[in-house]
Parts: sequence; structure tokens; C-alpha cells
Amino acid sequence: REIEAELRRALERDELELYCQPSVALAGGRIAGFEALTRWNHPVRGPIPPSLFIPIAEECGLIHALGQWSLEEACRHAATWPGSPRIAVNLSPVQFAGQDLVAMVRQILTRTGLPASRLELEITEQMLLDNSEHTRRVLRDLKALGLRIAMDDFGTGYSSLNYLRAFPFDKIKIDRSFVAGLGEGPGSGTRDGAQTGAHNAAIVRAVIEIARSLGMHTTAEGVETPEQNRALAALGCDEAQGYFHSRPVPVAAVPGLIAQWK
Ligand code: G
Ligand code: G
Ligand code: MN
Ligand code: NA
Repeated sequence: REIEAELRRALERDELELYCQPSVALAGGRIAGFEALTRWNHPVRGPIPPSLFIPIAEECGLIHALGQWSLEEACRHAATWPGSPRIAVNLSPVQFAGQDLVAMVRQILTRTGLPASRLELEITEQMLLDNSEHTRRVLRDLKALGLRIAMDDFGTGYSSLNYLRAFPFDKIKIDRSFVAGLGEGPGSGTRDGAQTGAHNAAIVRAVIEIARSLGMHTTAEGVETPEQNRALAALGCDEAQGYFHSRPVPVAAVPGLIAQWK
């Protein structure tokens, strides 16, 4: 396919760009880390969203090269950041099928000099769908390098609780669909909105409680309003990520963002 050939060329010509979005500690308001997000700005078609090109890369196997590129780029930059924030990088389930994911991560840490303790890898629930011994062994070997593993988009999969039992994640990222409407009182917004908000608050409270019992940290995604941020802090969520704090910024803008952070 044409788009596949173009993605291959984009990788070769270094046309992909890394963006980073801060994750903010709800106690204290400091930047705890950043999530790396790959962007493709096509010279003719304009911006192509990851929701389009990641599945294509997964189908044609380019995800291995793309994943290596984004991990190395993220670690290389993060190694230079003041204040030593963490960097979180998304992993595709397809990358687990390759033999040498652990070796690749180890080599990139060595090459870039980033301490493993500052790296977090995000995997989605579908990742563990097979719940195979292979997947769990790779996750264990990755953790043994000294990095952290986060479960992304928590709550949207078919078997979320099953996954928590299958592997000791360091962090749960609560999907943004559960953050919607948080902090909307009965008097504010629409009646439906307030109802969704009340239900979501009950779910988020329970997820945070489960995470705490299992010794896992929590990050809420898609935080867009001060009300949501306040409600999450009150519920004891550890970190918040979303437009309320900052949109994703080009990786070169991160040191400036850190310097001007209140
Ligand atoms: O900003 P946003 O639209 O960038 O990201 C959409 C989705 O694309 C997210 O679910 C994110 O996990 C995924 N994504 C972004 N960058 C990467 C990447 O480098 N590798 C993988 N596997 N997924 C990514
Ligand atoms: O890896 P993940 O699926 O969580 O990717 C994060 C996605 O969420 C990226 O596409 C990012 O641009 C997007 N995003 C980040 N903050 C917000 C937000 O506050 N609201 C919404 N709707 N999307 C966000
Ligand atoms: Mn993510
Ligand atoms: Na997510």
C-alpha cells in the first residue's frame, strides 16, 4: 500500500517527530514525568494521527523500527532533561512478538545513558490478551532492567481486572473516558453529565483503592478541567495528565516547559 511505503520513507528520512506531554503530581503540582507520543507530519497530506499509522505499522512490521526509533529518541532527550523527570514510552503488543525486545531496550539505555529507573513502558490491555507465559516473561525481564511497567487505557479492555492479577504493574493509567464529568456537581452542567460524573467518580475511587491495595500507582488521563483535577486529587490519585496541565509539546520544547513550570 502507498501509505505503508510512505511511512517507511518517513522513518528513513526522519520525518517522524516526538511530542511529550507532562504528567503532574497531584500532591504538590510538580512535573513527575512525560509521555512520549509519536507524530507524523506528512509533507503533502499534513498531520497523520497515530490512530491511523500505528495500526498500519503493526500490520506491516514497521512497528519494530518505529518503536525502536521512538524509544531511542525519547531516552536520548530525557537523559538531558533538568530535574530528572521520568519518560514513558508506548509499546505495541506486536513488539513483544519479536525476540529481542529486552535486548533492544537494554542497548538503548546503555547507548543513551538514561538510568533505567527513569524509564516507564506503557502497554495496553490488549497486550496481555493471550496472557501467555512468553508475554509475562518478557514483562518480568523488562522490569528486571530496573524500569517500570504501566497499564495504559485501564478499564477499556475486556478483562481489566484479570490483567492486574496476571502481572505486577507499577502503575495504572485510568482511561480518559472515566475522567469525563468528574467534579461536576448536581447543579452544574447537564443532568446526564452530572450522572456520568457521579458514576465515573465511583469507578475511579474503586480503581484507586484497588491500585493502592496492590501497591500500584495511578495516573488519570485526559484531565481537561480544574474541577476534574481537584476531584482526582481528593480521590487520592497520584498523577494527572491532560490538556488542563499541558498539551503534548515538541520534544525540543520540554526543557523550556520544565524551566517555566510553576
Ligand atoms: O496523541 P495521541 O493521538 O498522539 O496518541 C494516540 C495513540 O497513539 C495513543 O494511544 C498512543 O498510545 C499511541 N502512540 C503514540 N505514539 C506511539 C508510539 O511511539 N508507539 C506506539 N506503540 N503507540 C504510540
Ligand atoms: O497512550 P494514549 O492512548 O493514552 O495516548 C494519549 C492520547 O491522549 C494522545 O492522543 C494525546 O494527545 C491525547 N490527550 C492528551 N491529553 C488529552 C486531554 O486532555 N483530552 C483528550 N481528549 N485527549 C488528550
Ligand atoms: Mn499511553
Ligand atoms: Na492511554
